[in-house]
Amino acid sequence: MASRPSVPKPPSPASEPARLHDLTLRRGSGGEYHQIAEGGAPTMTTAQGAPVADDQNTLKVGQRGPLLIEDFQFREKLFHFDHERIPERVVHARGYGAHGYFETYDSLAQFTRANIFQRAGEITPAFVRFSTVAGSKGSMDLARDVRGFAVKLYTQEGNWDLVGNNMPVFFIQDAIKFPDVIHSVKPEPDRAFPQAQSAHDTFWDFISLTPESMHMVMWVMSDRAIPRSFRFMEGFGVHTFRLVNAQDQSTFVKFHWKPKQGMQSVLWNEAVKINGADPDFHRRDLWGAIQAGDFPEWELRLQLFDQDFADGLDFDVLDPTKLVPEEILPPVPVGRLVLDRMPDNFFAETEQVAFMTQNVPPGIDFSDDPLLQGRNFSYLDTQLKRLGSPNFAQLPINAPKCRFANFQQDGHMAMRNPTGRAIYQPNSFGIGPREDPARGFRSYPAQEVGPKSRLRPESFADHYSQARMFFHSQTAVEQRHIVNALAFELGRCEVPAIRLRMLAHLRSIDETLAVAVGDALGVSELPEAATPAVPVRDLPPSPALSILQNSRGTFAGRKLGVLFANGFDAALLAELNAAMTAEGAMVELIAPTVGGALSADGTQVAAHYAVAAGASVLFDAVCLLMSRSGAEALCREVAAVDFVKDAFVHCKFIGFSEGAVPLLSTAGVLPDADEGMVELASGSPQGFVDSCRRLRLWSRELGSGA
Ligand code: HDD
Repeated sequence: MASRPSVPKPPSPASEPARLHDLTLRRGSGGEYHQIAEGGAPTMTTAQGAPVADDQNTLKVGQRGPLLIEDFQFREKLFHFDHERIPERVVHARGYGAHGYFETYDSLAQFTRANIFQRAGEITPAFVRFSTVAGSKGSMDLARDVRGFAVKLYTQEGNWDLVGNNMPVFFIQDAIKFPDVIHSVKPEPDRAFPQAQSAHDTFWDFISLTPESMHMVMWVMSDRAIPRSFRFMEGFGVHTFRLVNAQDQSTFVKFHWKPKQGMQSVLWNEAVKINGADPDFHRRDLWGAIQAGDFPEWELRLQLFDQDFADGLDFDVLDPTKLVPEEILPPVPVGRLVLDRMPDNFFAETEQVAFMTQNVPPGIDFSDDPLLQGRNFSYLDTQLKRLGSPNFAQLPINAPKCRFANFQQDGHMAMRNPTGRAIYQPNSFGIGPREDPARGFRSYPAQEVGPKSRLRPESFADHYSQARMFFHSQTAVEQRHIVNALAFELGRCEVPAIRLRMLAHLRSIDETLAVAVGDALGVSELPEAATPAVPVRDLPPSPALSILQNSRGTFAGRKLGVLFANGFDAALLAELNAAMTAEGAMVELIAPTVGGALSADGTQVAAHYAVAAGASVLFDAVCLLMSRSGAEALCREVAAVDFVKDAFVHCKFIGFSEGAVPLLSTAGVLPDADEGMVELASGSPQGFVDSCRRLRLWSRELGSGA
């Protein structure tokens, strides 16, 4: 009898690569096997594993066709391509994520039995996705918008998603209004524009008819809505949540993320230009910082309070349009979040990550905030639509990193089904996981009574006092930015009645604000102030709400742009570079061409950008290093003149060598205009670095009226 041909055995994961014809199987980083051609590169295969000989030409009759339907290789490739897109998120479509970890400072066992907070030094893996709300996936980063700040913590007792924003309050008090506020801000349905903008009639129509949104609108019109970087923004859980300890005692909690790098925003005029110069500005910034090993970090701080404290406040802690001022209840630091790794693949991780407010581990629980309760329905629902299968939790980015077991089975793309005969409980086969009343999630047994009703609580009625408090907590510079933003946005509304309705609300927030916006809109007579449901109170300002009053006085994590041209001082450039590196800042070089320029001592230095691609809006401060003749050549380049003009108008610190004066003059900037203009010579850069720590010279803006 003829012996059966021997079948090559698949290698065990630990074994040496096995020979298979002229291909070799090697184990990939994810445990998968790649066929390795003799040359070393993996052999291309179909999705079924068949090696591909020709990926350049379809299978045809003769040389000129027609194509053959038996070309499974072509059909598989096109089939997969045709189905590459999944629905983008209905909100927060544009986002960018990174991996990292959370480190617990001390045990919080007194307040919560959440496993993540039991031990000092505990490290919990984390994934964070930052986003804008209104724009589509391909929209620009510097839209005026709320930023999402969604954190997934893979704790040892299940995933905890803290799905927050960079603002501590929200537009609406009840989740049933969410589709309305989003429909109003998204492109208008008949004309399909504007993209990623709130500056249009439908948004302001809705807002002006929704007084509860006034506090949030003040935040969105402030510089918080145009952050310089994801790394320089705060994050907030927004709602009041509960911590629950082992004795089932509850403490209310509000979550705050404080950036170690400090807060920073850009000017509106800058944001508009950044969107043109680099629509991926925020993405590139996070990518660049993490790749450079400058890992962004936030401290988690908690505002902890009990029912008595809540009862003593003049607003309801269940109302998501209100915040608890930090001056009344200082947040306590409990840990830090560090982002130190970019995803290997954007789609697999950032796009497929599914955040859900209802993902809470034992020890963390919900309050009755009606917005939070509504969110707890919406997030699960949306994942099914977006990711297409109830098995989305099995995707590696969504799967818990702790042991998990249940009887859920089948469905599209099931990769992890329960094993054994009985997949139900109770069963008498002794198969499968069982409940654990001691360890398992127990809802806090809050007493709930009352008739069913569709009512807004009276305790939610004050819509203006905290909006007023927010405005009064800002510096004069920040207040002017709010006025400018409101004037810009309302100025883009075509329906005058909408502008007037908003001005009526602004009068109820602050009369000087309403007058300033009215003037900027050219409104000769302000409308009657809106009538508040309850009297507006004059609350003490909360300095914690201002970006500028909380500066960390550092240039670390920021970027200096050096525009250099022929005849520059190479020693000075090296000194600047060293001083900035010591500060923890980055330096990027801009020259007439990417080829760079020739220094006075004859060294050719290459640039990162040609001047047309390296606008000064991409940098936090700038330097101009060149000889007079180098400067005179640049005076003929619009981009070089704009570089200087913009840096000046945007209140940036400008260091310059004496030779750059002709370029300054062409840009209309006096070398001794103010203290933000720093003449540099070899041996002096530290003084310039010290100035840059102020980030912007705001007095210049006051002077120019920009
Ligand atoms: Fe939401 C996404 C934050 C109210 C319904 N939301 C989403 C994301 C963030 C927030 C950061 C993006 C998550 C990611 O990166 O994948 N949302 C908030 C905050 C809110 C809020 C801080 C108020 C305090 N959201 C809110 C309400 C509803 C939703 C009231 C519905 C009732 N949100 C959604 C959603 C999204 C979402 C439709 C779209 C994509 C997703 O969930 O995964 O379900």
